[in-house]
Amino acid sequence: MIGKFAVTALLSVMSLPAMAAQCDITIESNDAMQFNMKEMTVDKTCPQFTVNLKHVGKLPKAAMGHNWVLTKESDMQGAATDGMGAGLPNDYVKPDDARVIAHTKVIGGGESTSVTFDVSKLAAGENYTFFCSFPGHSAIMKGALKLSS
Ligand SMILES: [Cu+2]
Repeated sequence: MIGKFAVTALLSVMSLPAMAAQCDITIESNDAMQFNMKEMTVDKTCPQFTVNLKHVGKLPKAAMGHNWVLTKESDMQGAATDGMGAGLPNDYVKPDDARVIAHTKVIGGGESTSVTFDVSKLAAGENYTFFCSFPGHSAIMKGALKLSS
């Protein structure tokens, strides 16, 4: 974990153009209603970006389910509210919600899932928010996502 972080930090400092960009990230969620990171950066040279979501807890998804939803920061509240109404069968995301750029399904303890989206959907300078849309979770389970400049 520390080793991987150190290498990532080193690479971003060195900014070697010949190095392939990291086009995926793994984020963990737990039974304490937390993600293990508050921000992530998507490398603009990636054609696509994959988010791997792990639930390292033990609780079932009906009680402590988590997903990973990406919207513009300004769209987050509306998408979260509508997602709540959509319910678990819809993974707490309103079907065809145009504000939702990408989202995973809801998973429970011990499960993992992933979502891949086109980086062309992100604009430089825009503020994006990733969050869990399980009812009541987005107040704590959220973070900032940016496109690298
Ligand atoms: Cu959650």
